[in-house]
Amino acid sequence: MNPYIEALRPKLSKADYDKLCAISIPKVHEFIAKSADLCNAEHVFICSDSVEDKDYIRQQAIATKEETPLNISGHTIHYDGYYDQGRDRKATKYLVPKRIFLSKALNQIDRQEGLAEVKGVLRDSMTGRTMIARFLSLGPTDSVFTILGLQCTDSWYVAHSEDLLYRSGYKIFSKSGSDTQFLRVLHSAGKLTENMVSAEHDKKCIYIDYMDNTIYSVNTQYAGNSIGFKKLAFRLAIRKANTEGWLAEHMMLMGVHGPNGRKTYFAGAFPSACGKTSTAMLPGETILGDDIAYIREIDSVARAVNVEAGIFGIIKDVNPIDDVSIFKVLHNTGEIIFSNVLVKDGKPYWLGMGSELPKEGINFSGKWYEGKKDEAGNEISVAHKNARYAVTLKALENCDPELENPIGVELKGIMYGGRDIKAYVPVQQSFDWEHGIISYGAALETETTFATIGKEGVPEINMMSIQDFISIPLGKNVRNNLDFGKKLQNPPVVFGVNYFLQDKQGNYLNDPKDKHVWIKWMELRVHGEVDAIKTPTGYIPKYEDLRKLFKQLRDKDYSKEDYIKQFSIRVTENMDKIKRVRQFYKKNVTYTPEAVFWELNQQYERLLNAKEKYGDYISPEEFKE
Ligand code: SPV
Ligand code: MN
Repeated sequence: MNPYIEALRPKLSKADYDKLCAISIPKVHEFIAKSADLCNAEHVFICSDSVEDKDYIRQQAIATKEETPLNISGHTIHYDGYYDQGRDRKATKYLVPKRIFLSKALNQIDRQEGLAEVKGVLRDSMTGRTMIARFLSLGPTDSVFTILGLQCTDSWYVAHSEDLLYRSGYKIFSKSGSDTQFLRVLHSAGKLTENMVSAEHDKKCIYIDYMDNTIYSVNTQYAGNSIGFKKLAFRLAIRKANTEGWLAEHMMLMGVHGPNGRKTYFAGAFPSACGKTSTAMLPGETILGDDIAYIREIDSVARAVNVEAGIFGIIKDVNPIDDVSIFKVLHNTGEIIFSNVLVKDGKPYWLGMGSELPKEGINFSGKWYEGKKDEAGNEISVAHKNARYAVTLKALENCDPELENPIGVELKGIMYGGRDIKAYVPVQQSFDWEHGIISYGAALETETTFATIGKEGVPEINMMSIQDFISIPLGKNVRNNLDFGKKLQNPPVVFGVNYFLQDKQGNYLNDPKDKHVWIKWMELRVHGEVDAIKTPTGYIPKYEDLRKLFKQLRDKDYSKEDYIKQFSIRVTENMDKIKRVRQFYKKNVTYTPEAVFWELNQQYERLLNAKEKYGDYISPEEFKE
């Protein structure tokens, strides 16, 4: 007799009991039983991924009012609490054993103290509620990339979202051996208000116990904090990848379509709300993923998969002109969960949707009317900037056909981009893997955005756009990236992109749509079909090539003047950037590979030499020889 299943028995229906017994991994039984006991769940629902079980989850999300149906069939709206509108850095902490120190850049708490605290908050949090157990597969199923996950949650919205965003895993769990490894997440929305949002945001805890591959999340509903397989299990995966010598990255994946039907796969790392999803969705290209990728060396080639199977995308400035394909999806019938937009008469409204917005309705603050203020006297916007939609990737007509390929796709290019208003040119190619990983990846600078709770526009270094998610000394993560390239016969070409460069007056120098030109240029560079100009920070495009691409793609006459403004090397800004990055690594990072300082110093020297020769603001023409 299995004591954990027996302990659970009073909380299980006969069908759920049978579903649980079909899994022969004792750690699964133990985790579910201990979670149900700690949280005092009244019932436990085991989701077997059958059509009936998935329907039941959908229905319950509506019956409990965590979601409300909208006019279009399959569409629902979910709200998160007013103070729960993004990933919460302050409340997210690594549980670290005594005498271990991760990094000054990371939030950590003593493991024993943290466990006691979070378990205290979780105790009895599901009284009178059902706990749902969901089994998922991160990455395609039955593949070398697959990582299994189990989430227990009392939120039907969370369980429903997981259906749209991840691959089902019950079948794999039920045929796996007793010692199968998997990641665990325990989430409770905690006390709910009458609007069905977490009430006690001041008692929010999101704790990562990497010693036990377990995440605890409580008093939050925002998907980035509650859906364990978004950024929470990602943290555990990064740790695993670092131990095993592969890469878990905050990267989109896309197929870029070149001349003569050629398709070339690129990955792109961008911090949240810096253009990652919109790049992956460019019209005419195919989207394989928009948020998290695993990359492995297979036969000396870098191959990548999308960890997820859906999109949890920002719904701001999504309009029928710039975002044709997703705008269409958002208006078609089919399953979509909108969150934190305004709803009026069953129709969702968001910021920048290209039409007039109502003056009243229901939004993330409850009943809303124009001019409504919050407790602090701040005016509440009609929809939240970080409002989102969740949809399966397969709903997009340009979903890449390789999504389920168990060995992934061959990566030919990797790009790193942040919100850098001052220094980096819009696109450049690194001299080699090491230069790219360090100068564009490890040195990635950006500004905070609305995707995390807190002040926007604060400049920071966000290593490879995964700094928040690393639970090992940061220097070791750079080392793992550098070593990964050495295993590859032809490492992917590394590019740096910057969609946010501004002139001195604070005007953006590019239209958001220009990114398509940069992408096509990178594709041509990967195949050696266009030349480039060597500058101190990397290879940049030649004017003639961009002019052609602007004409072809955007029917735009790209002027030399614009080119010079965008691609001039700003020496002082670049040198200042290097100083900040060096300082950051010296102050906050341990185990930094020597190569980091070497590459940064080399770049500094190149800039200094160029400054002596050409001055502070160097037109690309000067480097053209
Ligand atoms: C991001 O903020 O990077 C996201 C959304 O992809 S989430 O991590 O789920 O908050
Ligand atoms: Mn993300």
